[in-house]
Amino acid sequence: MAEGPEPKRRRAEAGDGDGVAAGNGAEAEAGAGAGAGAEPGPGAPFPLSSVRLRRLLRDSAREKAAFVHGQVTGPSGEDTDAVLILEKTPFQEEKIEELLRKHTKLELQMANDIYSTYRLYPPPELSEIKTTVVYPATEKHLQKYLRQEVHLIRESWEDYKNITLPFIQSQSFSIQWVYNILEKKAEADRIIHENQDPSNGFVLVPDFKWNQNQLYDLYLIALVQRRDVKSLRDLTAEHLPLLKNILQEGKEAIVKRFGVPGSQLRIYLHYQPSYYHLHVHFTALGYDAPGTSVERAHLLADVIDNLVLDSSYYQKRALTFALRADEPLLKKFQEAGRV
Ligand code: M7G
Repeated sequence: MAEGPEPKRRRAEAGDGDGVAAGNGAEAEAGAGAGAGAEPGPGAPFPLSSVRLRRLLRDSAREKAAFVHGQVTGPSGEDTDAVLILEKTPFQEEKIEELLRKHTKLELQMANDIYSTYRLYPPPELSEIKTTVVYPATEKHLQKYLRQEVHLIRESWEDYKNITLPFIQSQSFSIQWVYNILEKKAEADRIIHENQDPSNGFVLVPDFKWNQNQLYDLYLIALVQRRDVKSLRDLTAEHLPLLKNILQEGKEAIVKRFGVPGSQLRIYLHYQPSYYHLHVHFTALGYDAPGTSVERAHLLADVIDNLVLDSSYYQKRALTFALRADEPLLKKFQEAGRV
C-alpha cells in the first residue's frame, strides 16, 4: 500500500501526478503498448510536443479546461488518435504569497478609482497545467469528450434487459485499467486503502481527475475486487456487505489520510457509468465535481437503504440518465421507440 500523503496533506509526492506519465491509468485503460505502434510505449513519457491538433472537442471557461483531439504519427507512418485534457489547477493557499512575490511580469490592464486589474505571469513552478492523456484514444473516447446535445432516457428494467444490457455487452469501454489497479500492475503506489476480500473487498485510489495538490477538489474512487458486478442494475441485497465496507472503510481511510471527515464527502455511483466494473466515487462535498447531477449520481447510502428495503429494487425501478446525441445507445432506444 502507498506510504502516501499525511493527514491534511496539501502536496503530492514528486512524480505523483496522474496524467502524462506512462504506466498510469489512461495508458493502461486504452491498452497502449499492446499494438499501439506509435512512439510512446510503457514507461516512456508521452511525446506531447509531437501531437498535431485535430480539433477542440470541448472547452469550459468555468472549469478552465480544454478537451483536445490530437494525433501522433507512429514509426511506420500511421496516425493514432489521442485525447488530451488540459486543465488549470486550483490555487493552493500556501503558494499564494510566493505567486505574488515571484511573478515574472505584471501588466496593468485598467485602473479606475479604487479598482484595477492586471495580467500576472507566474513562474513555471507556479503555473502547472494538469494534463491527462488518453492514448491511443478510441472513437468512444472522442465522443465522450465532444460537446453535444443530450437527451434524457427513462430506462425500465425491461429496457435494461432488452436494450442496454445487450448493448453494453457488445460495446463497453475497455476496463483493463481497472484490472491493472486490482492486480497492482498500475497505480500500486497510489493505493489509499485496500480490502482484499474477493467478494466484499475493494481498492481505494485517487481518481485520475484529482492531482492531489489540494483538498478542495478531492476525488477518489473505490473499485470492487469482484468482477461480476457491472453497475447499479446488478446490485441486490447480496452486495450489502460489500457496499457497507466501501462506505465505512472508505470514509475511515479518507479521514485518516486526508483529514476530511465523512460528513464532508459525497459518496455515490454513476448510472450510466462509463466503465462497467462496479465503482464508487468519493468527492469533496464543497466541490462541484463533474457527474454529480441528479440524472447521474446515486448516493451510496441511499443505494444501501433501497437494497435493505427490497433486494431487487434495482431490478424493478426505472432509472433516468442522459445520453449524448450521437451515442449509439441513444440510437438503440430510438429504434425501440423509447425516446
Ligand atoms: P464512471 O462513472 O465510469 O465514468 O467513472 P466517468 O468517467 O464518465 O465519470 C469512472 C471514474 O474513473 C472517473 O471518475 C474517471 O476519472 C476515473 N478513471 C478513469 N480512468 C481511465 C482512470 C485511471 O486510469 N485511473 C484512475 N485512478 N481513475 C480513472
